[in-house]
Amino acid sequence: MATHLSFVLQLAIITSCAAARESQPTIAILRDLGKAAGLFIGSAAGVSHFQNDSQYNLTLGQQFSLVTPENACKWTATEPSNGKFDFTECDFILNVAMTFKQVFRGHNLCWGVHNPSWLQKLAGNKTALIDVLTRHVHTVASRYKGKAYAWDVVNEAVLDNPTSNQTLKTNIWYPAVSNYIDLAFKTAHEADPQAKLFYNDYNSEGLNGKSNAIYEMLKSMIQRGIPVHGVGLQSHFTLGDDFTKMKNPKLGRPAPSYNDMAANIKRLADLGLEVHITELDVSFAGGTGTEQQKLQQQAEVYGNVLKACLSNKMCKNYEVWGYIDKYSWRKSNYEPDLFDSNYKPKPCFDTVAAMLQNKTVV
Ligand code: 9MR
Repeated sequence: MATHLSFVLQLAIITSCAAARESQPTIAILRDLGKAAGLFIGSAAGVSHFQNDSQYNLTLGQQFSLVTPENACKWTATEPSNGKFDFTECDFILNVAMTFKQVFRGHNLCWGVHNPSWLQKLAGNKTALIDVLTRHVHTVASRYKGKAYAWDVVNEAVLDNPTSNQTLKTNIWYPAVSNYIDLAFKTAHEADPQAKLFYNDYNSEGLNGKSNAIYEMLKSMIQRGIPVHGVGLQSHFTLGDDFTKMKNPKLGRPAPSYNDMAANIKRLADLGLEVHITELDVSFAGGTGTEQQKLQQQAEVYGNVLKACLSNKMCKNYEVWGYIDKYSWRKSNYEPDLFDSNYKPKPCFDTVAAMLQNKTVV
């Protein structure tokens, strides 16, 4: 498997380099514009797309300065059975990043869902859960020591509607291991002291009950000396303002206002935390009007998020969760990404490029 993947990658890169020589880019290069504005421009990347689509590789290398493995470093890929680690796919994305001189952003070390079945079977078994959590975080973070700029250490732990009695989601880790978040961060820091350690979540980009709870949780972690260095604002948005759609994450959530997002970024930055936009996409699901109007509304959301990130120098990464509609985790007919399914840059791409072009470092 490893040999196969490495061969496929080499082949794809050779093809890309040849293609790059033949076709001079006529579009803006976001990674260069981002660099001038003091910002990484990131994208999630999926291993399988490299195998059948050399254009995928070419555009990823050309446009982005940071890469996150969409699924390749999750527990399902790296520890598919108890104690048996497999880094084939995670290494593949690291190699992509190194080849294209991109920053590698690890995702993720601990999540309450989408875990392998052997792990789910340990639910409620406190001693076993502590053992496997510590071993997994230590083993994975150690393997990428010195190579990962950052890790999403804990993903999506906070309730969508936290109450004064309960902030954290009930999942395999909680409440069995009540301090699992602290434990994951401490273990990751011991394994890779240089990596910036992030808490990453959705529906917490603006000001609301969930983002308040996350703010308080991070503040408390910092006060207690837990090594947390950053916060990821996922930013899976949809057009429109129908909050009933919040029930279905595939549809995304309406974006917060620029003011709310900038204010949330500021309060997190004031805690000393680096802020990353980690998983931006803007679905057409809640949109109304013509295709042209939806493309325009979508561009405005992409622009507002970028403007909010540029408003604070602690916001250092503007990252999309996949860059091309046809490979989106959302339905591709929701057209959530920067490029259409034929690799044509969309109005949201042009807005991002233009805004970066007009920006100097904050
Ligand atoms: O895009 C990812 C999809 O391919 C996976 O099936 C899914 C489960 O592992 O995870 C998706 O990525 C999620 C990310 O890891 C965390 N935030 C929400 C993302 C979209 O669901």
